[in-house]
Amino acid sequence: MKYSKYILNIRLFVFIAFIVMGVPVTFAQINTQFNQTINPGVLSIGIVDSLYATVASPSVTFGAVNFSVACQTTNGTLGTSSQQLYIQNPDAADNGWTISIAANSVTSFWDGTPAGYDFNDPSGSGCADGDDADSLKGQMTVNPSVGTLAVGRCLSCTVSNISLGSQASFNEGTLDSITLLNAAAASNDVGDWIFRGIALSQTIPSEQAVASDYYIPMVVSIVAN
Ligand SMILES: [Ca+2]
Ligand SMILES: [Ca+2]
Ligand SMILES: [Ca+2]
Ligand SMILES: [Ca+2]
Repeated sequence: MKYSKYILNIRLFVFIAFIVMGVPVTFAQINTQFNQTINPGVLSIGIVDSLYATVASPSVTFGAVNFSVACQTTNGTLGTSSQQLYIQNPDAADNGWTISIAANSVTSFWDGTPAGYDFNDPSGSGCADGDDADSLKGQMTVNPSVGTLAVGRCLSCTVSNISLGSQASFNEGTLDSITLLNAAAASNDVGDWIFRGIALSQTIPSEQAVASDYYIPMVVSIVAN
């Protein structure tokens, strides 16, 4: 009898333990999902320093020359270590892109005191005035083919399928924009690049007045192909 009571107590203990352990414990809960979209960025061209910081007022200074009774040439460089052309294609132009340079206007000229000179007149090899509306002499030549194209900060992009433009001279109404780079469709959809060393030259007409303030505003632009 004592033994049976002992067994009964064990069964009672197990039963109570089962009830206690078997009671479902309910937590309040809600399921959620985090989502993220990464949109393509904007195709862009800029001028940055060696640390990729935007240069506030980029400029090119052509070599100074002495006054001359003869027509002469001065040279400059677009894209230097401190003012690099910086191209970014953040999946914005899968079919490639084109970078070109032009003056603000086809009627622009090297303005200065007391008189300016032309940038897009091929007459007399850039030393005479032709039939354009102005009466100024002078012509600018751009040679991107001698430039250096390199990968920027991207880890996997290459310079493959990006072509350097050919040497060309501005000719008012005929060649108002000169191609610097052309990226074919096979170029990387995602990448950034640095372009330096574009050779510039400008004829300066004979007897062009002594002055230190000659300037011409230029525009470098990029468009998706
Ligand atoms: Ca592409
Ligand atoms: Ca002109
Ligand atoms: Ca003219
Ligand atoms: Ca002219």
